[in-house]
Amino acid sequence: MTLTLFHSPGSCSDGIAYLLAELDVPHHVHVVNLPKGEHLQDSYRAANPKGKVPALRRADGSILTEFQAISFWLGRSFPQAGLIGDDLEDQARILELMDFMVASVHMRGFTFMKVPQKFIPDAEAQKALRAHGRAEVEKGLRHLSAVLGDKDFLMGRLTLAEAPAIYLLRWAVAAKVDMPDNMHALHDRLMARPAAQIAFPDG
Ligand SMILES: N[C@@H](CCC(=O)N[C@@H](CS)C(=O)NCC(=O)O)C(=O)O
Repeated sequence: MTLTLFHSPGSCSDGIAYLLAELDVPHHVHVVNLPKGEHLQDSYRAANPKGKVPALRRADGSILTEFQAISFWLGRSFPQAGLIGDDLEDQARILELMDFMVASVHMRGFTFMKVPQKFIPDAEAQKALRAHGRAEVEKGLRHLSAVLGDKDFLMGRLTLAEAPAIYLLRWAVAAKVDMPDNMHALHDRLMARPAAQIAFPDG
């Protein structure tokens, strides 16, 4: 059995779709239509009771969830691409960056910006939550900008850290989030990679 990515294009599973392309790993894609609520249906929850994407079905049929865990497993399973490496300090720094991007910039920033109605029914409160989310995203991107500096990639070389970076930067550009020039440059550098063209054929 080959790998299957449970994926909703435009969501954070874009980062895993990009990573699989970067690693050049043969896999199937099972599209889960989030706007239509397919992630909440029994057929999907039988595979992933969390009802979220991304999820990865491995060769033994088991399902792995959570962005960082999937990325780590892929990076270690396909080491020839050198996206995680063997050095403990390096691995810890890569995980540190990934956790910041997923747990803080995505979950505490973009989530409030994109779906404030999930948290609060009042329209004025939603507006305030959306603004709070945008400010958190901008703060997070300023931190990542300082980490990036004048390097080409967050760790100096391409690593797993670019997997969450690419989906966050695509969201940031689409939402016209204010971000430093080096983050725009990272977005453009990643989007120019052949793997991005495979993962995002529509741009
Ligand atoms: N902690 C999870 C979060 C995944 C997540 O929130 N995915 C979103 C798409 S970007 C989702 O499936 N949302 C559907 C929902 O929450 O109902 C991870 O790191 O993979």
